[in-house]
Amino acid sequence: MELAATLLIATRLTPSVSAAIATIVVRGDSSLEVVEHCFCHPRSLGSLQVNDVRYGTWQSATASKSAEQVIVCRTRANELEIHCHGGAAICAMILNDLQQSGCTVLAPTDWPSESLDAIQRQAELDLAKAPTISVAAILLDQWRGALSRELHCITELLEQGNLFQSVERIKRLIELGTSIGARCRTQRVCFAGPPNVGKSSLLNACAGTTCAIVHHLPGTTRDAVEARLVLDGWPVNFTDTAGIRQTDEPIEREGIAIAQTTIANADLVIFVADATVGMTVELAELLATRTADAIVAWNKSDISTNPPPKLAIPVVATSAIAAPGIDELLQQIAKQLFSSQHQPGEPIPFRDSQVVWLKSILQQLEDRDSEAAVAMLQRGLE
Ligand SMILES: Nc1nc2c(ncn2[C@@H]2O[C@H](COP(=O)(O)OP(=O)(O)OP(=O)(O)O)[C@@H](O)[C@H]2O)c(=O)[nH]1
Ligand SMILES: [Mg+2]
Repeated sequence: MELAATLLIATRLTPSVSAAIATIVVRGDSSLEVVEHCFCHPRSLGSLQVNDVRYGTWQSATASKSAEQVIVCRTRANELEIHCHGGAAICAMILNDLQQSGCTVLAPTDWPSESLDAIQRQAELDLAKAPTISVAAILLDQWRGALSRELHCITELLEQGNLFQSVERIKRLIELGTSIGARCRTQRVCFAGPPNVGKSSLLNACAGTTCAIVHHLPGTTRDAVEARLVLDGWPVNFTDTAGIRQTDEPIEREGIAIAQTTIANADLVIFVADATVGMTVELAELLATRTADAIVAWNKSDISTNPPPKLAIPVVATSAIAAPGIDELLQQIAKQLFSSQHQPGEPIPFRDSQVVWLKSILQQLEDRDSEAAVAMLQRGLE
């Protein structure tokens, strides 16, 4: 790439999380001289052959820290890798030393790679933080080029003037990104409803641990309390919210405002009803204003003979105290969030921003501007 040819550049190749080892890469005609500034070894780096490694110490020019043990590997004539301790402070020190010696330190996303395109680089970055195997499997397919190949195919179809097929394939990608790719970011499920119905108790029962305070007095929960779980192999964030009711109490009102924002941002809302009280006007109003997917948990069914109501959305009878219904509730959540299937190796947009980008390409095509759509696709694949 142009940048690589003209500049002296460095970046951290390994993800910026604490690890045993980190790898920093330095590329450019004067990479050896710049590294030599701080790398202490009896022999000059000029004598290091490509693919050979040298064990030495890093004597920082900028930090007062004592010498740090590092391994330097010559990966190309004009490129070195520095393998160092994976802690954030050591990496920051080495990158700072390199910067002081004239190196431009790039964000990993900006590192020019000859073999990976922009989509694959994004997959590589996300892969390092994948919370479950199922998420990693989707990202690995895209890192291997599934989505890039499909986008190249669509570009070719457009260049041949095949608008119909291109539009269909972009629509399919948007659908896959929304139904499957969205699982790569943690799904947000929240418990909502009037006070004292058992929202916090249900969060604790689902998480299998005490995350939220439970009390017989209504108005207990104020903050949004979170528990991170894995459901059917996918990461899910459960949030307990304050009970919604009319109140003049200022702190409770704050809690209710937080609850309303949490509900608005959720992928799935579990509206909790107290089975001993039955359907209330307040709960019916909440259900009527819902925007996301929803389930009703007919809670405290262990002490009620009221049968669950028949509603347009699924209703699950639960007891947070005696446990019946919790497994069924979790299964219903998984069914609603994760019912669509995909094939291994399928192209899947895995970031929300990619879906937004595909929607603007679709818009260009609907406006009959194929040239602009091709240009957008090409830029996105650089
Ligand atoms: N018998 C029975 N009691 C329950 C059940 N779920 C909750 N409770 C009781 O109901 C009371 C309120 O429970 P919470 O979980 O604090 O209710 P909440 O909806 O979070 O209440 P707020 O935070 O005030 O909105 C507590 O005394 C719980 O022990 C249940 O399934 N069965
Ligand atoms: Mg509560």
